[in-house]
Order: sequence, then C-alpha cells, then structure tokens
Amino acid sequence: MTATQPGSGAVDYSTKIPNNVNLASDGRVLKALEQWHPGYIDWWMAMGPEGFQTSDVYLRTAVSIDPKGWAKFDYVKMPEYRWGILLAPADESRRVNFGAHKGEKAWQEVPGEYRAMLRRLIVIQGDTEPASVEQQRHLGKTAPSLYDMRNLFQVNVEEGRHLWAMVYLLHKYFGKDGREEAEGLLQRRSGDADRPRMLGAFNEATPDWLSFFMFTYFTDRDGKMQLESLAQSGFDPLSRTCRFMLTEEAHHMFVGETGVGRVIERTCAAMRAAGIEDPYDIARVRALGVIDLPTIQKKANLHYALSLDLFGSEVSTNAANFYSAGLKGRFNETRIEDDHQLTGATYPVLKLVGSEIRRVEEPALTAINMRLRDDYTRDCQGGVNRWNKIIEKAGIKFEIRLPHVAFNRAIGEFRSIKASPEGEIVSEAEWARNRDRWLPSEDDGAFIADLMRPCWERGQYAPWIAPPKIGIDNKPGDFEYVKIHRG
Ligand code: BYC
Repeated sequence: MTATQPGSGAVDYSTKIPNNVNLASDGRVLKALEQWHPGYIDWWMAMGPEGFQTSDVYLRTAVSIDPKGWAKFDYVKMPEYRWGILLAPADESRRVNFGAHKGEKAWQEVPGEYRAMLRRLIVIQGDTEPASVEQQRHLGKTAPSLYDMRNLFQVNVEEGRHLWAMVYLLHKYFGKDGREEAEGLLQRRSGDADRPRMLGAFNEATPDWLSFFMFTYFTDRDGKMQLESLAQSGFDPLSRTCRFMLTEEAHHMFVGETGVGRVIERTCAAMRAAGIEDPYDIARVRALGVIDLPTIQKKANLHYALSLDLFGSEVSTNAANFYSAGLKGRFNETRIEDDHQLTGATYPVLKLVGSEIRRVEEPALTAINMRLRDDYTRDCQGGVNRWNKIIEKAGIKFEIRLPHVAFNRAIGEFRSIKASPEGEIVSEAEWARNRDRWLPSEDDGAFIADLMRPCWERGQYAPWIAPPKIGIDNKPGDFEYVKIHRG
C-alpha cells in the first residue's frame, strides 16, 4: 500500500506506524513517534497481558476508516499488532458547534489560549487507556474460554491503540511538553503508590472475570460518554480521533454486557436445574459452582459507583470552562435544541442540602458533568434491563438495580456521606454493618477467585458462564480463538 492523503479512507502501511494522517510526509512527527515506539513496546511487554505475548490471537485490526469495512480478522502475536493512527474523515465545512466560539470554522491547530486545558483533557483521556491494560494483565491466566480470552486481548490491544491516538495528538500539536506528557503516559502505573494513574477507577484492581465484565460494561461506557463529548470538540483533530475510537469502543461494551448476561444465564439455568427458587439461598447456589445473583448485584454496585466518580463533580467550573472554550461538548451536542452556549439556562442537579439529597436547579454551564452523568445512567439502564429479562425468563424473582448515585462515592456532592443503594443517608455504624451486603466482601472475592479456573479447550466454557450465542467473526463454536504458545 502507498502513502495516502489525509482524510482518505485507506490506511498507509508503508511506515512503521500504520496511519491515515500522512505521516510519511510529516518527518518531525513520524520521527517523534518512532522514538516513542520502543518505550511503548517495553511497556506492553512489561505491563500487557501476562504470559501470552507469543500466542497467536485471532484479532481484528483496523485497516480503514470506511464504516462498511474498517477491520480485518487474523491471527496475530500481540506485540506484532499494527497499532495505527486513524482519524475519522475530515469534513472541510465543520464548525465549532458550541460555546463562545460557536459558528467559527473548526480549529485545525491548537488555539493558544486553550493549549493547557486541551493538553490536560488529552492526557487524562490517554492515561486511562494503558491503565486498563495494566488492570487486566493477569486475567488471561484464568480465562473461562478461548473465546473470552480473545475478547480480553482484543480489548487490550485496542486500548493500546487508543493510547497511540492520544500520543499522536500530543506529539503533533504540543511540541516539547507534548513529548514529555507522552513519556509520562508510559511511566505511571495503575495502583502504584508513587506514580498512580490519574483517575480513581483506574487504580482499582480487576481481580476476576466478573469484575472485568462489569468494568467493560460500566467503565468502558464512561469512556464512550467522554469520547462522545470530546468528539464534539472544536479542535478538529481531537474530534476526528475520538469518532474513530468510538467505532472500536462498541465491542468493549458488548463484551461487558454479554459477559455479565452469560454469567446470569448460567446461574439461572443451574438454579432451575437444582430446583432452587430463592436467589438468596446463597450457600446452595454457590454449591452448584455458579455465582449467586446477590453477589452479581454487589459487583454491579461497586463498578457503577466507581464509574460515576469518573464524571467529576456534579457542579464543576472546569467542565464549564471546557464547554465555553469549545473543547468538550455535551452528549449528542448537535442534536440538542438550545443556544449551545447555555446563556441563562439551568439544569437540575442532585445535591446534598443539609442532611438531605435534593434536586436543585444550577446554571446548566456548571452542571455539564451532571448532565453527562444522567445520560450515562440512562445508557447503563438498557443493558441492565436486558440482564433482568434473562432472570425473568428463568422464572426467578430477582432484579438487578443500579444503585442510587449517592451510594459509595469518592468524588462530588456525596463523597462525604454514606448512603444505602436505595439512596438513604446512613450513619457510619449502619454503613459498617451493611457494607458486606452492599459491596463485594472478602468472602465473595474468595469464592469467585476459587471459581476462576482456566478453561482453554476449544469450544469449552468454565462451568460458571454460559457460551455466547454467536462466535466472533461468525466463527463456529469450536474455533481456536487463541493458539496458546506455552513457551
Ligand atoms: N479521580 O471539576 P472536577 C475511558 C479531579 S474513561 C481522580 O470535579 P472535572 C476508558 C479533576 O481532575 C474516560 N481525580 O472535575 C474506559 C480535578 O483536578 P484538578 C476518560 C478526579 O475536571 C475504560 C479535580 O478533581 N476520559 O476512556 O470537571 C477503559 C476537580 O475536578 C476525578 C475523560 O475522563 C476522579 N474520578 O471532570 C479504557 C475525559 N474526577 O484540575 C478507557 C477527559 C475529578 O483540580 N477528562 N478529578 O487538578 C475530563 O473531562 C475531566 O477531567 C473529568 C473530571 C470528567 C475526568
């Protein structure tokens, strides 16, 4: 393949770094990225999927930005994955669609006055990508099937590509400090006491596969919402980058939704077969070697609350500044019918007023995070409804519920109080008494850890999870998604 013009659908594979941004004719950036590459590979070898770097994995690689056929599937050793830089097609007529600069032509260069703000947004986004790979690096060893193992690695290599996407922007548009930030992205480590990742949820452990599925359902969905907001950006290269990342992100949430759904399906089937009707008969359900529904609820409580923290404070001047500057918009910004500047507009925000949780009208501009969080909650509810359909179909009386937004929060309005999943404010003592009913306990962790035994025979699945309805890339049930190399 030959070098292509920016904006065209084809990807240039002639350079070490596949791209559709004409890197071949941008010597400065190409060189900077080629210098960054070895450090990235070192990071991938040290912090990427542990124990599977020489295995052949049936992966999809982005080869085009044409929505009708952007990916190809083939066996790849992960360190040889072609991490490319892919931006959605350029639209010459695109404008800044919101904020103080609304109506101006979208920026192709960084506006000087917003340089620091924009760099911060890009660095925070970039930081989450390698963090999630670090959090998930040990999971291959306990994969419940080759299908699931492949999905984990697909998610991991694409998070790696999303890091490349942000690093490209830093190198291309931010000169020396961009290069320093790109180095920093390889230096921080999830959960490290001295050099942690930037946002809370990305320093938490992902101890087992149920957590992985919850993470890809809830936390990757925060990724979707944040990318949707950044895709609205008046800084056009950021917008185009995020639009293409969203194409890949959809699969990550599919892995989460179907993963949790398959765990629920298996539990319900085992309960029915054993004639157990009471979902709270935990000891008997666990004796069947499946995860009881109340424990699944507790995992959902934990991951939903951690993900809500990623939206920042409900009332935030940072968010207002990002918006007014035209750097980060609202979900579906161009489809909203208002002035896109939020002059005089208000938005209802849940706040702690005295010792009560109340809805209070706040200036819509400072309530941008709250609005995005509300959009997120609606988006989360869809999959939860589908999980509940599985339980209902099995004739079991149980419903998975999203906990109240005040539950178990570390950021924002409710960080200083304790609340039940129903949103009742409780005392420290009451919290301590109920904590293990509301959040995964040590015992729950130990039980799940014990279930996490690898199942790597073709077409086989660990007993705590149902097989998927269809294979990846329409492959048959016994397809060898990972050819494990035990070197
Ligand atoms: N943890 O005004 P505030 C993804 C800091 S996930 C720690 O409340 P703001 C993915 C904040 O930085 C999407 N610190 O919030 C998913 C600020 O610090 P400074 C990632 C936090 O700024 C799965 C201070 O508190 N992308 O892609 O309005 C796998 C006060 O901030 C946290 C983005 O997040 C926290 N949770 O909003 C792989 C988009 N929350 O400035 C990938 C870019 C807040 O006082 N980021 N703080 O030092 C943003 O838009 C915003 O920075 C945030 C925070 C929404 C994160």
